[in-house]
Amino acid sequence: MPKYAFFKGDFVPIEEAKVSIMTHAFNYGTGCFEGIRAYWSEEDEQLYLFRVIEHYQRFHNSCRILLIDMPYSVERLVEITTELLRREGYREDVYIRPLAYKATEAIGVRLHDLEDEFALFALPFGKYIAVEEARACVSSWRRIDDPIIPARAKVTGGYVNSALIKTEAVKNGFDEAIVLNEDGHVSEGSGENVFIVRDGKLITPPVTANILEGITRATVLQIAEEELGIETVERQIDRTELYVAEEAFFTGTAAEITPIVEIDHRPVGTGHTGPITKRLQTLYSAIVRGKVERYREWCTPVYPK
Ligand code: PY5
Repeated sequence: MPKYAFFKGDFVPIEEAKVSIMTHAFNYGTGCFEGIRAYWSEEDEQLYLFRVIEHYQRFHNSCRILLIDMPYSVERLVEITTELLRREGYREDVYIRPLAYKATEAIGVRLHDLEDEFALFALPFGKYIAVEEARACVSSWRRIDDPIIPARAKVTGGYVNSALIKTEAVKNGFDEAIVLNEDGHVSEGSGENVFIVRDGKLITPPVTANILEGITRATVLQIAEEELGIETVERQIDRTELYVAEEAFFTGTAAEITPIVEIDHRPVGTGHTGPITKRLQTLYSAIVRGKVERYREWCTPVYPK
């Protein structure tokens, strides 16, 4: 359990960071959030926030879409996060959860004329998808569409869609699901973006496919080209391309890079983690712990040196 939270403008004991059952966001899902990781480097005796600027920029975008007035700049949010982690004194991998939400205690579905609040907590965190190699299904649910609940904004209420997708998959014996858009094309996982490899090229759905514009996705697209010299393509993916792909994997802050070795009971490629996936995993885990000089600016140190 964390010891502290940032709540109503201050650092408070976690037990004091409580909301009322009348809170607007609790009733209607009118909030947005982020998921950020910080990685402990034993070698450097340092905790590194990974791409925290990009996470808080996306947080600002989510707030803009939801008409949430965010009083803190990206720089100030990074400071608050760093301060919280220092107070906790974490010397292990952690997961950071900022929330911005409609805090008014009143009845009435809307976004306007409501008070906004910001809250933050962080806790030790290991793997999100418990297995090394995931078995996935294609969900019977469809992905929320931009004019319904924008997936681009990380809206708390939108995660009911993710929860339906994830629970159906797990109850049917899979580790995770890939969800399709209304038009039948691939969107993403319940809490991850999805990639396939075909003819040695890395393919992922475009930002207009009702995906969250993933920071891990952007990272993988960049490092695949720059470090591994692999061609990357953002385009629509058909369901059956999943069945004939050479490799497939999920990306996400929580999921990191998780190989998908089976989709709808069909082995992906050889049925084991593919070579491109493996190389990306190795590179990614070095980058997030500040071990690759070229990408060092993605890693923000928490403790003073
Ligand atoms: N798609 C969805 C629906 C997501 O929720 C996430 C992140 C991603 C893609 C990947 O985005 P990024 O690479 O920027 O993390 N999901 C959160 C996470 O922390 C919450 C998962 C429960 O990974």
